Amino acid sequence: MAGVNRGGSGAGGPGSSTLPPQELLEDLCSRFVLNAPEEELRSFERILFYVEQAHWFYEDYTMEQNQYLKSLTLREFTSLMFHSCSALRPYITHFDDIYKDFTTYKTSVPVTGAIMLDESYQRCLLVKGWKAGASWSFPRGKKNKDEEDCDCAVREVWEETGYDVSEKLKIEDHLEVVMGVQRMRLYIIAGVNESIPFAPQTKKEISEIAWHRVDELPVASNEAPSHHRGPTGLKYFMVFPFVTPLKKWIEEHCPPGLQRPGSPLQGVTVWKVKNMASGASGVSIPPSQATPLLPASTLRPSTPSTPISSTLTSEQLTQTPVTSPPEEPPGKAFRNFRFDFALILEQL
Ligand code: M7G
Ligand code: MG
Repeated sequence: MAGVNRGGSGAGGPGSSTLPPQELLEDLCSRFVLNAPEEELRSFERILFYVEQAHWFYEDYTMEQNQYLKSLTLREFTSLMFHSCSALRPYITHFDDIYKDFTTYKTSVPVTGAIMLDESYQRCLLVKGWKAGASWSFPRGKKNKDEEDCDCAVREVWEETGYDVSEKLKIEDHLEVVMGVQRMRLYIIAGVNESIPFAPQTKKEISEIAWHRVDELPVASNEAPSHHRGPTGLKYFMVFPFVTPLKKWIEEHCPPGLQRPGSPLQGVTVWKVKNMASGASGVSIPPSQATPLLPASTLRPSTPSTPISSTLTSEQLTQTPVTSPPEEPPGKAFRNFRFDFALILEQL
Protein backbone atom coordinates (compact mmCIF):
# COMPACT_ATOMS: atom_id res chain seq x y z
CA MET A 1 0.00 0.00 0.00
CA ALA A 2 2.14 2.85 -1.25
CA GLY A 3 2.33 5.89 0.98
CA VAL A 4 0.73 4.22 3.99
CA ASN A 5 2.81 4.20 7.15
CA ARG A 6 2.73 1.45 9.69
CA GLY A 7 1.48 3.01 12.92
CA GLY A 8 3.49 4.20 15.83
CA SER A 9 5.77 6.69 14.14
CA GLY A 10 3.79 9.65 15.43
CA ALA A 11 4.84 11.49 12.30
CA GLY A 12 1.34 11.72 10.95
CA GLY A 13 -1.07 14.56 11.47
CA PRO A 14 -4.63 15.30 10.58
CA GLY A 15 -5.28 14.04 7.07
CA SER A 16 -2.53 11.45 7.04
CA SER A 17 -3.47 7.80 6.87
CA THR A 18 -1.61 5.40 9.06
CA LEU A 19 -2.67 1.82 9.67
CA PRO A 20 -3.37 0.92 13.29
CA PRO A 21 -0.25 -0.40 15.05
CA GLN A 22 -0.08 -4.01 16.12
CA GLU A 23 -0.32 -3.18 19.87
CA LEU A 24 -3.59 -1.34 19.29
CA LEU A 25 -5.05 -4.25 17.31
CA GLU A 26 -3.92 -6.72 19.99
CA ASP A 27 -5.55 -4.54 22.63
CA LEU A 28 -8.83 -4.30 20.70
CA CYS A 29 -8.72 -8.05 20.11
CA SER A 30 -8.39 -8.87 23.78
CA ARG A 31 -11.01 -6.32 24.88
CA PHE A 32 -13.67 -7.11 22.33
CA VAL A 33 -12.97 -10.63 21.04
CA LEU A 34 -11.22 -12.68 23.70
CA ASN A 35 -13.48 -11.17 26.37
CA ALA A 36 -16.66 -12.26 24.55
CA PRO A 37 -18.76 -14.92 26.28
CA GLU A 38 -17.14 -18.31 25.79
CA GLU A 39 -20.10 -19.78 23.94
CA GLU A 40 -19.72 -17.00 21.36
CA LEU A 41 -16.14 -18.08 20.61
CA ARG A 42 -17.22 -21.38 19.09
CA SER A 43 -17.68 -20.22 15.53
CA PHE A 44 -16.05 -17.55 13.43
CA GLU A 45 -19.49 -16.42 12.30
CA ARG A 46 -20.17 -15.27 15.86
CA ILE A 47 -16.59 -14.15 16.57
CA LEU A 48 -16.66 -11.72 13.65
CA PHE A 49 -19.56 -9.86 15.30
CA TYR A 50 -17.12 -9.06 18.12
CA VAL A 51 -14.46 -8.03 15.60
CA GLU A 52 -17.16 -5.74 14.17
CA GLN A 53 -17.67 -4.19 17.62
CA ALA A 54 -13.91 -3.60 17.82
CA HIS A 55 -14.05 -2.01 14.36
CA TRP A 56 -16.82 0.40 15.44
CA PHE A 57 -14.84 1.32 18.54
CA TYR A 58 -11.80 1.94 16.34
CA GLU A 59 -13.76 4.11 13.86
CA ASP A 60 -15.85 5.98 16.46
CA TYR A 61 -13.41 6.58 19.28
CA THR A 62 -9.80 5.53 18.62
CA MET A 63 -9.62 7.30 15.27
CA GLU A 64 -11.13 10.46 16.68
CA GLN A 65 -8.42 10.63 19.32
CA ASN A 66 -5.65 9.73 16.85
CA GLN A 67 -6.26 11.66 13.69
CA TYR A 68 -3.35 10.07 11.83
CA LEU A 69 -5.16 6.73 11.82
CA LYS A 70 -6.79 5.52 8.63
CA SER A 71 -10.48 4.73 8.30
CA LEU A 72 -10.93 1.09 7.31
CA THR A 73 -13.73 -1.06 5.95
CA LEU A 74 -14.79 -3.96 8.16
CA ARG A 75 -13.04 -6.37 5.79
CA GLU A 76 -9.77 -4.42 5.92
CA PHE A 77 -9.96 -4.10 9.70
CA THR A 78 -10.72 -7.82 10.11
CA SER A 79 -7.87 -8.74 7.82
CA LEU A 80 -5.48 -6.57 9.87
CA MET A 81 -6.75 -8.22 13.07
CA PHE A 82 -6.03 -11.65 11.62
CA HIS A 83 -2.54 -10.55 10.57
CA SER A 84 -1.68 -8.82 13.83
CA CYS A 85 -3.33 -10.71 16.69
CA SER A 86 -1.75 -13.87 17.98
CA ALA A 87 -5.13 -15.48 18.73
CA LEU A 88 -6.34 -15.03 15.15
CA ARG A 89 -3.11 -15.36 13.19
CA PRO A 90 -3.18 -19.19 13.04
CA TYR A 91 -6.34 -18.94 10.94
CA ILE A 92 -5.08 -16.35 8.45
CA THR A 93 -4.92 -18.85 5.60
CA HIS A 94 -8.70 -19.34 5.95
CA PHE A 95 -9.43 -15.61 6.06
CA ASP A 96 -11.33 -15.36 2.74
CA ASP A 97 -13.62 -18.29 3.64
CA ILE A 98 -14.13 -17.04 7.18
CA TYR A 99 -15.12 -13.58 5.98
CA LYS A 100 -17.39 -14.94 3.26
CA ASP A 101 -19.13 -17.26 5.74
CA PHE A 102 -19.65 -14.32 8.08
CA THR A 103 -21.29 -12.12 5.43
CA THR A 104 -23.56 -15.03 4.40
CA TYR A 105 -24.43 -15.79 8.02
CA LYS A 106 -25.17 -12.11 8.70
CA THR A 107 -27.86 -12.02 6.03
CA SER A 108 -29.59 -15.04 7.57
CA VAL A 109 -29.96 -13.56 11.07
CA PRO A 110 -33.63 -12.57 11.70
CA VAL A 111 -34.31 -8.87 11.82
CA THR A 112 -36.95 -7.06 13.90
CA GLY A 113 -37.93 -3.43 14.34
CA ALA A 114 -40.90 -1.10 14.22
CA ILE A 115 -43.17 0.80 11.91
CA MET A 116 -44.01 3.93 13.88
CA LEU A 117 -47.09 5.79 12.67
CA ASP A 118 -47.76 9.39 13.61
CA GLU A 119 -50.98 10.48 15.31
CA SER A 120 -52.73 10.96 11.96
CA TYR A 121 -51.77 7.42 10.80
CA GLN A 122 -50.63 9.07 7.54
CA ARG A 123 -46.87 9.07 8.05
CA CYS A 124 -44.30 6.58 9.30
CA LEU A 125 -40.80 7.09 10.65
CA LEU A 126 -37.86 5.95 8.53
CA VAL A 127 -34.11 6.17 9.14
CA LYS A 128 -31.40 6.66 6.55
CA GLY A 129 -28.12 4.72 6.76
CA TRP A 130 -24.76 6.39 7.18
CA LYS A 131 -22.83 5.54 4.06
CA ALA A 132 -22.90 7.71 0.94
CA GLY A 133 -25.97 6.90 -1.15
CA ALA A 134 -27.64 5.08 1.76
CA SER A 135 -31.31 4.13 1.56
CA TRP A 136 -34.25 4.76 3.88
CA SER A 137 -35.51 1.85 5.97
CA PHE A 138 -37.71 1.20 8.98
CA PRO A 139 -35.68 1.30 12.21
CA ARG A 140 -34.78 -2.36 12.62
CA GLY A 141 -31.83 -4.67 13.06
CA LYS A 142 -30.45 -8.12 13.64
CA LYS A 143 -31.39 -10.18 16.67
CA ASN A 144 -28.72 -10.90 19.23
CA LYS A 145 -28.22 -14.50 20.29
CA ASP A 146 -31.22 -15.74 22.36
CA GLU A 147 -32.94 -12.34 22.12
CA GLU A 148 -36.76 -12.27 21.83
CA ASP A 149 -38.19 -10.63 18.69
CA CYS A 150 -39.87 -7.83 20.63
CA ASP A 151 -36.78 -7.12 22.79
CA CYS A 152 -34.66 -6.81 19.66
CA ALA A 153 -37.23 -4.43 18.14
CA VAL A 154 -37.23 -2.24 21.27
CA ARG A 155 -33.41 -2.19 21.36
CA GLU A 156 -32.95 -1.47 17.65
CA VAL A 157 -35.57 1.30 17.62
CA TRP A 158 -33.91 2.84 20.67
CA GLU A 159 -30.43 2.61 19.11
CA GLU A 160 -31.50 4.08 15.79
CA THR A 161 -34.05 6.72 16.90
CA GLY A 162 -33.61 7.24 20.66
CA TYR A 163 -37.31 6.44 21.20
CA ASP A 164 -38.47 3.74 23.64
CA VAL A 165 -41.41 1.80 22.14
CA SER A 166 -41.59 -0.80 24.94
CA GLU A 167 -44.77 0.60 26.51
CA LYS A 168 -46.65 0.99 23.24
CA LEU A 169 -45.56 -2.32 21.67
CA LYS A 170 -48.29 -4.93 21.30
CA ILE A 171 -47.00 -8.40 20.43
CA GLU A 172 -49.92 -9.17 18.08
CA ASP A 173 -49.57 -5.95 16.04
CA HIS A 174 -46.82 -6.94 13.70
CA LEU A 175 -46.11 -7.66 10.03
CA GLU A 176 -43.73 -10.40 9.02
CA VAL A 177 -41.99 -11.04 5.72
CA VAL A 178 -39.55 -13.78 4.78
CA MET A 179 -37.12 -12.93 2.00
CA GLY A 180 -34.72 -15.68 1.00
CA VAL A 181 -33.41 -17.07 4.27
CA GLN A 182 -34.12 -13.94 6.31
CA ARG A 183 -37.20 -13.38 8.46
CA MET A 184 -38.16 -9.75 9.12
CA ARG A 185 -40.75 -8.76 11.71
CA LEU A 186 -41.88 -5.18 12.27
CA TYR A 187 -44.17 -4.19 15.15
CA ILE A 188 -46.65 -1.46 14.34
CA ILE A 189 -46.56 1.34 16.89
CA ALA A 190 -49.36 3.76 16.05
CA GLY A 191 -50.03 7.27 17.36
CA VAL A 192 -46.46 8.41 17.96
CA ASN A 193 -46.31 12.13 18.72
CA GLU A 194 -44.51 13.98 15.94
CA SER A 195 -42.74 16.41 18.26
CA ILE A 196 -40.64 13.68 19.89
CA PRO A 197 -36.95 14.70 19.61
CA PHE A 198 -35.66 11.61 17.81
CA ALA A 199 -31.88 11.11 17.69
CA PRO A 200 -29.82 7.94 17.13
CA GLN A 201 -27.87 6.55 20.06
CA THR A 202 -25.12 4.96 17.95
CA LYS A 203 -22.47 6.83 16.02
CA LYS A 204 -22.07 6.54 12.27
CA GLU A 205 -25.02 4.19 11.74
CA ILE A 206 -27.83 6.67 10.96
CA SER A 207 -27.48 9.96 9.07
CA GLU A 208 -31.10 11.18 9.02
CA ILE A 209 -34.53 10.46 10.57
CA ALA A 210 -37.74 11.57 8.87
CA TRP A 211 -41.51 11.17 8.79
CA HIS A 212 -42.51 9.80 5.36
CA ARG A 213 -46.02 9.77 3.94
CA VAL A 214 -47.24 6.15 3.77
CA ASP A 215 -48.89 6.82 0.40
CA GLU A 216 -45.52 7.92 -1.03
CA LEU A 217 -43.75 4.68 -0.15
CA PRO A 218 -42.98 2.18 -2.93
CA VAL A 219 -45.30 -0.81 -3.23
CA ALA A 220 -43.48 -2.88 -5.83
CA SER A 221 -40.28 -2.77 -7.73
CA ASN A 222 -38.80 -3.73 -11.09
CA GLU A 223 -35.36 -3.28 -9.61
CA ALA A 224 -33.65 -5.48 -7.03
CA PRO A 225 -36.34 -6.59 -4.55
CA SER A 226 -34.61 -4.96 -1.60
CA HIS A 227 -33.21 -1.63 -2.86
CA HIS A 228 -35.19 0.71 -5.03
CA ARG A 229 -36.65 4.17 -5.50
CA GLY A 230 -40.14 5.20 -4.52
CA PRO A 231 -42.46 7.61 -6.35
CA THR A 232 -40.69 10.62 -4.80
CA GLY A 233 -37.26 9.51 -6.08
CA LEU A 234 -35.97 8.57 -2.62
CA LYS A 235 -34.14 5.25 -2.22
CA TYR A 236 -35.59 2.60 0.10
CA PHE A 237 -34.28 -0.65 1.55
CA MET A 238 -36.64 -3.49 2.52
CA VAL A 239 -39.62 -1.16 2.75
CA PHE A 240 -41.85 -2.18 -0.14
CA PRO A 241 -42.81 -5.71 1.08
CA PHE A 242 -44.45 -4.09 4.13
CA VAL A 243 -46.32 -1.26 2.43
CA THR A 244 -49.43 -3.06 1.12
CA PRO A 245 -50.05 -4.98 4.40
CA LEU A 246 -49.35 -1.76 6.31
CA LYS A 247 -52.03 0.14 4.37
CA LYS A 248 -54.48 -2.69 5.10
CA TRP A 249 -53.57 -2.58 8.80
CA ILE A 250 -54.14 1.19 8.86
CA GLU A 251 -57.55 0.78 7.21
CA GLU A 252 -58.55 -1.73 9.86
CA HIS A 253 -57.09 0.05 12.88
CA CYS A 254 -57.28 3.78 12.19
CA PRO A 255 -59.67 5.20 14.84
CA PRO A 256 -62.92 6.21 13.04
CA GLY A 257 -63.16 9.62 14.69
CA LEU A 258 -59.55 10.54 13.88
CA GLN A 259 -59.36 14.18 12.83
CA ARG A 260 -57.65 14.26 9.45
CA PRO A 261 -55.75 17.52 8.96
CA GLY A 262 -57.20 19.81 6.26
CA SER A 263 -54.13 19.72 4.01
CA PRO A 264 -52.13 16.50 3.66
CA LEU A 265 -49.15 16.24 6.00
CA GLN A 266 -45.77 16.46 4.27
CA GLY A 267 -42.78 14.20 4.76
CA VAL A 268 -40.33 16.00 7.07
CA THR A 269 -36.82 15.45 8.38
CA VAL A 270 -36.74 15.50 12.17
CA TRP A 271 -33.06 14.75 12.81
CA LYS A 272 -29.99 15.06 10.67
CA VAL A 273 -26.30 14.50 11.34
CA LYS A 274 -24.43 17.80 11.44
CA ASN A 275 -20.97 16.73 10.46
CA MET A 276 -20.80 13.65 8.26
CA ALA A 277 -17.00 13.52 8.38
CA SER A 278 -16.67 13.06 12.13
CA GLY A 279 -20.22 11.98 12.92
CA ALA A 280 -19.67 13.70 16.22
CA SER A 281 -23.21 14.94 16.65
CA GLY A 282 -26.49 15.64 15.00
CA VAL A 283 -29.31 18.03 15.33
CA SER A 284 -32.94 17.41 16.30
CA ILE A 285 -35.24 19.70 14.39
CA PRO A 286 -38.26 21.01 16.31
CA PRO A 287 -41.59 20.28 14.54
CA SER A 288 -42.16 23.97 13.79
CA GLN A 289 -38.88 24.08 11.83
CA ALA A 290 -38.91 20.53 10.43
CA THR A 291 -37.43 20.59 6.96
CA PRO A 292 -39.29 19.07 3.99
CA LEU A 293 -38.08 15.67 2.98
CA LEU A 294 -36.42 15.90 -0.42
CA PRO A 295 -35.17 13.31 -2.88
CA ALA A 296 -31.50 12.43 -2.53
CA SER A 297 -30.55 14.28 -5.73
CA THR A 298 -31.70 17.61 -4.29
CA LEU A 299 -29.95 17.21 -0.95
CA ARG A 300 -26.50 18.48 -0.10
CA PRO A 301 -24.13 15.65 -1.08
CA SER A 302 -22.54 13.90 1.85
CA THR A 303 -18.80 14.16 2.26
CA PRO A 304 -17.33 11.42 0.08
CA SER A 305 -15.09 9.11 2.00
CA THR A 306 -11.54 8.72 0.77
CA PRO A 307 -11.17 5.61 -1.38
CA ILE A 308 -9.29 2.99 0.54
CA SER A 309 -7.06 0.37 -0.91
CA SER A 310 -7.69 -3.05 0.57
CA THR A 311 -4.10 -4.11 0.02
CA LEU A 312 -1.96 -4.80 3.04
CA THR A 313 1.55 -3.48 3.55
CA SER A 314 4.34 -5.67 2.30
CA GLU A 315 5.42 -5.96 5.92
CA GLN A 316 2.07 -7.48 6.87
CA LEU A 317 2.04 -9.78 3.90
CA THR A 318 5.45 -11.17 4.68
CA GLN A 319 4.79 -11.57 8.41
CA THR A 320 5.14 -15.22 9.24
CA PRO A 321 2.55 -16.55 11.66
CA VAL A 322 4.27 -17.19 14.96
CA THR A 323 2.16 -20.29 15.50
CA SER A 324 1.59 -23.06 13.06
CA PRO A 325 -2.02 -23.67 11.93
CA PRO A 326 -3.99 -26.01 14.18
CA GLU A 327 -3.71 -29.64 13.12
CA GLU A 328 -7.46 -29.92 12.52
CA PRO A 329 -8.38 -26.95 10.34
CA PRO A 330 -11.86 -25.63 11.14
CA GLY A 331 -14.63 -26.91 8.86
CA LYS A 332 -15.89 -24.79 6.02
CA ALA A 333 -18.58 -23.08 8.09
CA PHE A 334 -16.24 -22.89 11.09
CA ARG A 335 -19.29 -23.69 13.19
CA ASN A 336 -17.50 -25.83 15.73
CA PHE A 337 -14.52 -23.60 15.93
CA ARG A 338 -13.13 -22.85 19.38
CA PHE A 339 -10.09 -20.73 20.22
CA ASP A 340 -7.15 -22.71 21.43
CA PHE A 341 -6.79 -20.87 24.75
CA ALA A 342 -3.79 -22.93 25.82
CA LEU A 343 -2.02 -21.65 22.73
CA ILE A 344 -3.02 -18.07 23.51
CA LEU A 345 -1.79 -18.31 27.10
CA GLU A 346 1.46 -19.78 25.86
CA GLN A 347 1.84 -16.78 23.53
CA LEU A 348 1.30 -14.37 26.37
P1 M7G B 1 -25.80 -3.20 12.15
O1 M7G B 1 -25.97 -2.96 13.62
O2 M7G B 1 -24.79 -4.20 11.70
O3 M7G B 1 -27.13 -3.61 11.44
O4 M7G B 1 -25.54 -1.77 11.47
P2 M7G B 1 -28.53 -3.86 12.02
O5 M7G B 1 -28.95 -2.61 12.71
O6 M7G B 1 -29.31 -4.17 10.78
O7 M7G B 1 -28.42 -5.04 12.94
C1 M7G B 1 -25.63 -1.57 10.10
C2 M7G B 1 -24.42 -0.78 9.64
O8 M7G B 1 -24.39 0.47 10.32
C3 M7G B 1 -23.11 -1.45 9.97
O9 M7G B 1 -22.69 -2.36 8.99
C4 M7G B 1 -22.16 -0.28 10.11
O10 M7G B 1 -21.74 0.13 8.83
C5 M7G B 1 -23.06 0.79 10.70
N1 M7G B 1 -23.00 0.82 12.18
C6 M7G B 1 -23.89 0.29 13.04
N2 M7G B 1 -23.50 0.57 14.32
C7 M7G B 1 -24.21 0.17 15.53
C8 M7G B 1 -22.34 1.30 14.25
C9 M7G B 1 -21.49 1.88 15.22
O11 M7G B 1 -21.68 1.85 16.44
N3 M7G B 1 -20.39 2.53 14.72
C10 M7G B 1 -20.13 2.62 13.39
N4 M7G B 1 -19.04 3.25 12.99
N5 M7G B 1 -20.94 2.08 12.46
C11 M7G B 1 -22.03 1.43 12.88
MG1 MG C 1 -29.05 -1.29 14.13
